[in-house]
Amino acid sequence: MATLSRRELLAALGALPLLPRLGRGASRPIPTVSQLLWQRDELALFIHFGVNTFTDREWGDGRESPSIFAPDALDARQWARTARAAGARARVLTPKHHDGFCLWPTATTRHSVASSPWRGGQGDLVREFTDACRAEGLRAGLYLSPWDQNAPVYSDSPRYDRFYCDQLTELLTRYGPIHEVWFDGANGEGPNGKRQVYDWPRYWGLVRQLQPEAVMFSDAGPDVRWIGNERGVAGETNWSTVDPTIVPRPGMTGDEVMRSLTEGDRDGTVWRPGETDTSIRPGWFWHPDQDDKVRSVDDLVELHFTSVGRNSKLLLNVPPTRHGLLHDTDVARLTAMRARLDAQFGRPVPVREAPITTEGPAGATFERPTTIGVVELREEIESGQRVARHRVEVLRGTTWHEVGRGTTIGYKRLYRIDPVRASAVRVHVDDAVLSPRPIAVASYPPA
Ligand code: FUL
Repeated sequence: MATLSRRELLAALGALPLLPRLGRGASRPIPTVSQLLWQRDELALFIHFGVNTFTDREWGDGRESPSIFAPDALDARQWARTARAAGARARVLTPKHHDGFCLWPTATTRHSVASSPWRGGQGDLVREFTDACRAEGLRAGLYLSPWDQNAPVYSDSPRYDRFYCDQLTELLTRYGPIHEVWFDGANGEGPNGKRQVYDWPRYWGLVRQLQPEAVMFSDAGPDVRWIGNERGVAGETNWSTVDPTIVPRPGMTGDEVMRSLTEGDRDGTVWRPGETDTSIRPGWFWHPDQDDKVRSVDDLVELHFTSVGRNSKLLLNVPPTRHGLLHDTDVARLTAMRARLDAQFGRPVPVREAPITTEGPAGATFERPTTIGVVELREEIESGQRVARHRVEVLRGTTWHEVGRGTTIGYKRLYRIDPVRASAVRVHVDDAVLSPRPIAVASYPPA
C-alpha cells in the first residue's frame, strides 16, 4: 500500500471542519505542580497492613491485642523493589486503619507497634516504609484513618480532632517529604454512642501547613478525589474539574455525588483529578484463602486501560502477608504486568510527521503502513482540560475510518481497537470547553 505524500496528508487532515471556537480566554481551572506530578506517576501501590493481617479480618474493632502484631520476616525494601518492578512511582501505606492500631511509635496512644513483639517493641514501620521509598526512588504517601475504634476520645469531637491532629503532626514532621495524604471517609459511632464530627478544614489546613507539597485525597479532595468505586474503573467521561459544592465533605452518598466522583464536572471550578483505588486481591488486607484469587496479568493490564487510560491514576493495593512480605504470586503478577505494558507501549509506531494544530484535527502519518491496536491521546493538561467530545480515525488506503469515539481526553486517553493496518491516525474534536491545546497522538502495535 502506498503511503500518502505530505500534501495528500495535509489535504486529508484539512478536509474536516474547523474546531468550534469556544470561550477563548475564559478562565478554567488548571493543576498545581503537585497535582501534575501526582498524575504523571500513573501507578502507585497501596499497602494495607496492620492487625487485620493477623486476625484475617478487613475491619478490626479496636480490641485487638498489640501482641498479635508479629511479622517474622518484614522487609519493607522487598515491597519497594516490587513497586519499582511494577513500574509504580509512589506508594501509600496505612499507618492506622479503622482499628486504631498505629504502625509507628506514637506518643498519642499505647495501641501501637511499641506495645507489640515486632522488633522487640522498638520498630517503626512508617520509618522503614519511608526509608525504603527513598532508597528505591518512590514517593511516599500515608493513609491515616479518621475512624478509630480504639481511641477512647473518638466521638468526643473536639478532643478526638486534637488527638487526630497530633497523629497527623507526628506523621508529617518525622519522616521527610510525604507526597500524598489519604483520607478515608468512614465514620462510625464512638464509645459514647455518638458519631464523631470530623473537622475537615482543620485537618486539611494542618496538612497544607506541614507538607505544602503533598496532595490530599478524599471524596472531597481537596486536591485529588476518589473515583467513586473500588473496582478499578474510572468514568469513560472523566473531567479533572469538579463542582466542589456537590461533594463538600467525605462520606457523602447519593446518585449525584457518585456521578460527580466518577465523571467530574465539565464546568467544575476546581481542579480535582480522580484517583482509582482497587486491590490486587478481593480484600484490602491479606487473607490466606485469597492467595489463589490474585488478579490475573490480563486483569492488571486491563486496569491500566480503565484507569490511567481514562484520565485517572491507579492506586493498586498489594497487601503484605503475616511474614511482612508481599506474596510471591502478587510479585510475579505485577512483574508480568509491567513486562506486558512495556511491550505494549515500548514501541510507538514511528511517524513521518505529526502535524498538530489547535484549529483542525491532530494526527500523525506513519513512516509506513503499520498494523496498530492501541491509540493514545493526550491533552496538555498544564493548561487545563478542554476536550468534551472527540473521534479517532485511521487512514486505510485513501479512506478515513472511525475506530473510536468518546468524550473527555485529559492527561491520557487510551483506545484499544481491532488491529488495523493504517498509514495515518487523526483525532477530530467535536466539542470543547475552550479551543483545545494541541493533542498528542501516538499509536502502538496490537498487544
Ligand atoms: C475504605 C476502607 O473502609 C477500606 O477498609 C479500605 O481501607 C479502603 C481503601 O477504604 O473506605
